[in-house]
Order: sequence, then C-alpha cells, then structure tokens
Amino acid sequence: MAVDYTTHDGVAVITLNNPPVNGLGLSTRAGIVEGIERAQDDPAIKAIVLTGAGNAFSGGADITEFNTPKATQEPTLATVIKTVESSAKPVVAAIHSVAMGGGLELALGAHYRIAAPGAQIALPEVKLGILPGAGGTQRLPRAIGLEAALNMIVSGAPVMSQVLAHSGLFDELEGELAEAALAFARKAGAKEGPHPKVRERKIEHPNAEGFIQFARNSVAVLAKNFPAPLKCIDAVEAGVKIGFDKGLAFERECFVALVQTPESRALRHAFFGERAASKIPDVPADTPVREIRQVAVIGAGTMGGGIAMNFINVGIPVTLLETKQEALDRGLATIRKNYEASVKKGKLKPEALEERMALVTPTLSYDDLKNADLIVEAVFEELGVKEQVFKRLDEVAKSGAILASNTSTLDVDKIAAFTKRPQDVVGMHFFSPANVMKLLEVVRGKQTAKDVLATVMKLAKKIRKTAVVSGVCDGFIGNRMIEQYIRQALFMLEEGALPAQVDRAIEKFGFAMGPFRMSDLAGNDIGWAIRKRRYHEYPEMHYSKIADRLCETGRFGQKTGGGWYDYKAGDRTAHPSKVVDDMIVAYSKETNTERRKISDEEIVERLVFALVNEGAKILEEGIASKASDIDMVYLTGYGFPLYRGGPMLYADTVGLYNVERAIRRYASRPNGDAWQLAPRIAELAAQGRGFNG
Ligand code: T1G
Repeated sequence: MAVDYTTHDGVAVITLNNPPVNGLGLSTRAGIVEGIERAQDDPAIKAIVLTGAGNAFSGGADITEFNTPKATQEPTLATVIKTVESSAKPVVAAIHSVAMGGGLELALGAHYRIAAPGAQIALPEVKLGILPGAGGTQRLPRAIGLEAALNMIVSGAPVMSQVLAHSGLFDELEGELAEAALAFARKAGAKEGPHPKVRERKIEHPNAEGFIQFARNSVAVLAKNFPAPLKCIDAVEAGVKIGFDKGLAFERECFVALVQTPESRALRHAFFGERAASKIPDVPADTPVREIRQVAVIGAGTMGGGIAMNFINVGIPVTLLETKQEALDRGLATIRKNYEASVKKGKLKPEALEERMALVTPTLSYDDLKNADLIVEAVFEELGVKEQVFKRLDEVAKSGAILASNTSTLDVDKIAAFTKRPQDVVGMHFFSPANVMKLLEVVRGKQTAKDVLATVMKLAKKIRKTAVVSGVCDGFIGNRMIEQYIRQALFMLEEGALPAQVDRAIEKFGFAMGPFRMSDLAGNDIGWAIRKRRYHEYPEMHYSKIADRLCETGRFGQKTGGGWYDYKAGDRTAHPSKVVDDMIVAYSKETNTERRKISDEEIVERLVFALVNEGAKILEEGIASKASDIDMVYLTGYGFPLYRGGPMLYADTVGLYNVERAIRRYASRPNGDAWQLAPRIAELAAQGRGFNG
C-alpha cells in the first residue's frame, strides 16, 4: 500500500509513500481512506496527521492514470477528501516541499494545515488543460479569498508557502514540521468537535461578480486556443453564485469535459514528453556523469555569444575564444547588451550583470582552453573549418574534456574522426537565439560515450534547456523535417499558392510563423546555401527552384529590405510583394505548371504531414528514439502549436489512417515524387494505432 500508518501517543500519522511525488494513484487513495477509518475505530487515537514521505506532500493526482479506469475507480479523490473532511477526529495536513493539484485539494479537505517554509503550493491543473477536479475551485477561494484563489487557479503558478503564511490557508508555518504537526494535532484532539471545515467558510468579496467578469475578459485573450482557463473561472464563479455543493458538481462536469479535450491530451503529452526526453533507452539513469566546472566556447558570434550566456547564467565560468580581437570585443559587447536589455526589462538585477560578465574570460589563445571540462565550438558551418578546430582541440583539451560541436547539419561522426578521442565528441545543436530558445539537440555520434551523453543531458537541465537526443543524419531531427515542410511550401507556390496565403493558413493552424515570414526573418540566403549543398549531394531530389529565383535577385528577407515580402525601413511588418507574386506566376508558366486554387486545408495537410512523414522515417531509422522526442523538438524549437501537442501527436489525433490516405493522394499528384510514404505510418495505420501508443 502506498501509504504508511503509525501512531504516536494518541496521534495517528498517515504518510503518503508513493515515489517520486506521492501521486494520488488508486492505491494511495485507498490507503488514505483505510488510514482515516482505522483511526476512527481506535479509541486511543484522538487526532490524525496526514503527510508525505520523500520530496513531496503530494504532486497531485497521478496523471498517468488519466483516461484509464483507475482514474474514476473508487475511492476517487473526491471520496478521499470527503472522508478526511467528515472525520470526527481532527485531521492536520503537514505540508512540505510540494502540495500541488490534488495534493493541495487533499490538504484543503483537512481541518487544519501546517506548512514548512519553502513548500511549492499550486493548483497547476490548468497547465495540463484541465481544472482542479477535487474541490479546488470551491475550497481555495474559501481558504484564501476569491482574488488570490482565482490567480492561482487560472495561472497554475506555484506560490511558496511562506508567501501564503497569512492567507488563511495555513494554521501554522513551522520549520520543524513533524513535531509541530504532532503538537498541533494533540491540542486539536483535546478540543471538542466539530472541527473547522474549509467548505463552511464564506467567500468574502465586495464585488465578486465584477471581479470575475474582469478576470474573464482578461483571460479570454490569452486563452485563445485553450478552453481550460475560462472553465476555471466558470467553476469558481459557480461556487460564488450557487453555493458549495452545486459548485462542486459543476466543477466535476467541467473537469470531465476538459480531460477529454485534444488540448488537454496535448498538454499532458508535452508534460511527460519533456521528462521522457531526458531518458536515453540504452544509457542507464545512474550512469556516472563528468563534473562540468569550466566551459569554453569557440566563436564569439551570435551563436557563440548566446551559448556562452547559457552557462554564465547559471554561474559556470566560460572562456570565450575568437581568432581576432575585434570579433572577441564585438562578442563581449553583444553579451553585455543582451544583459543590459534584461536589466532594463527588470528581468535581471544590475549587480547580477557585472557578476555574469565577470564569469567570461575572453582569449585569442587555444592554450587557455586546457582546463575546460566542456568545449563547445560555434564556428563557421563548414567541415574544413571544423576540422581545423577539432584537430587543435585534440592537442590542447585536457583528457576527459567533452568536445561539443554546435553544428546544425554537418556529420558529427566526421567531426569526431578529426580527433583521437571520438568518444568525447558530441553535437550540442543550440537554436538561435541560443540564450533564449529552449531546444537543444544533443547529437550522438557512433562513438559518443554514454557518460558524455548522460553529462550533457544533466547539464542541459541545469541550463534550462529541453534536450533531445538525435542520431547523426543530415539535419538531425528538426532541420531534416523542416526541409520537407519547406519543400512542400515551395511546390505549392509553383502550383498556385502565394506566400501570404501559405503563411496565413499555417499560422491559423497555430504555428507561430509561416515558412515565408520565417525565411525572411532568418535570411533567405541561409536556405539558399543549404539547398545548393543538397542539390550537389542529392542530385536525384526534386526541388522547386523558385526560392533560388528569389535569392538570385538579392531578396534575402528583412535584412535586405525585401524577401518573399516587402518591408519598410525599421519595420518588420511583412507586406505582400507584387514583384514577388508576379515572379511566382511567371515561374509557374516557365515550368508549364497550370496554377490552380489551393485550399488552406491542403496547405496545412501538406506542410504538417510532410513533417509527420519525415518524422516517421526518423523513428524507423532510430535517429529519434521516441515520437514524443520529435514532438518536443517541434514544440520547443519550431513554433509548433502547444495545444496540438507536436506533429506526431497531431497525426495521432487526426488518425494515421487519414494521414496515410492524404499522403497517398498527394503522391499521385504533380510533384508527388516528394511523397515517399514512410512504412511506419502504413504499419501503424493497419494496426489501428498511433505513434504514441
Ligand atoms: N502524476 C504522475 N507523475 C508525476 C506527477 C503526477 N502528478 N508529477 C510528477 N510526476 C513524475 C514525473 O513525470 C517524473 O517522472 C517524476 O514524477 C519527477 O517529476 C484532481 C486531476 C511535482 C513540481 O500538475 O509539477 O491533481 O520522469 O521531474 O522537478 O485536481 O513534477 O521521474 O519517471 O517534474 O522535482 C496536478 C505536476 C495533477 C504537478 C516535481 N499536479 N508535477 O518537480 O520532478 S492533476 C501537477 C510537477 C490533478 C486534481 C487534478 C513536478 C513537481 P520520471 P519532475 P521535479
């Protein structure tokens, strides 16, 4: 049973013991009910303490049980809380570390609550696309007031227990929690019942209706694609308007409706996907890691500077190497400017700026890298340049140093072969801007040692990156897939669409930015260089040359005042360009392509299914070990809409049977040679399965 029961001079202590976070799974719920009933029947017991073992009071309902029979099997959490609340003997919740979601709702069912300082208190359900489903929307407003409760429920953000010390939530805030809880329980046990119930408190507010309406208006804009935040407000409002019991029933209805939504499935998928990404199937969780005390970054350009910032942000000193002083000075100035911008926005204390700048040691000499535990190169994306750098590193880096390349497309095995220590070489592909984007592709070479991988994955967590392991292939996971996405976008221009329509359609689907606005921002010349390399390396691959036509006119995007769109000086607004649209129409004529009306639905299908199809091949080849890794790459690195959960989960939502039919349809049309259906899709579709089970 995931619950321990002990007695201490007339006090029964019920301890949740379901690592890692005392999730309120079925066995835990049953254990609590049994403990409460056992205490009722024991005349020697005068009071009860409810607490959690390990690192949490409770992290809430066991999310892994959602949409399974266990989730609604009695005793449900509502039953557990009702049992606690109706106990004749006083129940004291002793809260430490984490009381979240159902964990906080359980504590709210107790008669008294004692918390240790530093505990994270939250109702984060909204971040999973649901709402507190065990009375949180009814009890929290009664415990801490309407406004504070609504803020916590709609944001889902944790509040430290000491901040809530005088909120009405806790009866005591005590460092020595166990002792304090026992002492408090003894005192409570000596008192005549009935003991206080949160549900009997009143929700006091001078203008509850007005405040709730204000909250609804301000949330509506932010919650555009997520139904949960507004439902949170509806449930709290119900408790104010129609009383506790009816409010509880309404909350339940809202919960049941939300837990079935695709948005909630997507958010739960992302929650577990983020955690699953750090697990590498053949690298044991207890693989010893190397100590990373000092980092060196080679190249102080946009990428190198941003990469360096990740480490100094968490207090790891960085030696920054450049070949020329002016490049080094420019790099340092950019880092300082970035921090100054953060100070101006109030995101960084002024004194922290100098502390961080003091952690950067600029140098022009490779010899200064000899003590680094990790060296990340971010030099020009050309194999010859990488060769020079890694041969030099092989000479100066200390034994056991990890040598990482920030390459975005080159072969990490070839780079490793430039050294006598290929086992220490790994790819760390940061996404620009490197100090902002969460995604980090960790590229595993054939000889990359397991402890190197384990070290980099742990370090990634420390620098707050979502790290996803990729095997070696052209473009790894993200860029290899985006290649097919762009290919379809270009074909569709040739076949009848225009840039603004393609961007509008995919942005309506939820992408942060369509392919053409994105390309104008990144620089069309970057894609041009990659295409030229690919034309050379894959002469059999059929591409539309329309983007080359654009680049030949020097229209590289925002940086040249015009690309797929026109731009006014100093303004990033993309204006459809008649010149470009005419060029596209002319190009269709040149290639004898009869232009036709392309629907937004076809645009979305061809762009997204191009990602899905390539993602399926990446899974087949073992480049990515799980579909959720691919989804994490797209959610954190490519602006894929979170409420759709990533390309692979979206494909599951559509149904692989339908994805397969669409791909076969496009394969039979002009430019259909680009659609080589991934066998994995057909296999899973035939079995009625999805990528995510
Ligand atoms: N259910 C199942 N597993 C959970 C879990 C949960 N609620 N919370 C964490 N885990 C797993 C997680 O997957 C990971 O597993 C391990 O625990 C450590 O997590 C009725 C219905 C609690 C602050 O949303 O915010 O209650 O990878 O790496 O950094 O209204 O976990 O080790 O196999 O995050 O120390 C509401 C979600 C549920 C809290 C700890 N509760 N969890 O952070 O560890 S819905 C939440 C967190 C609900 C009720 C509703 C964090 C944490 P593995 P971790 P951490």
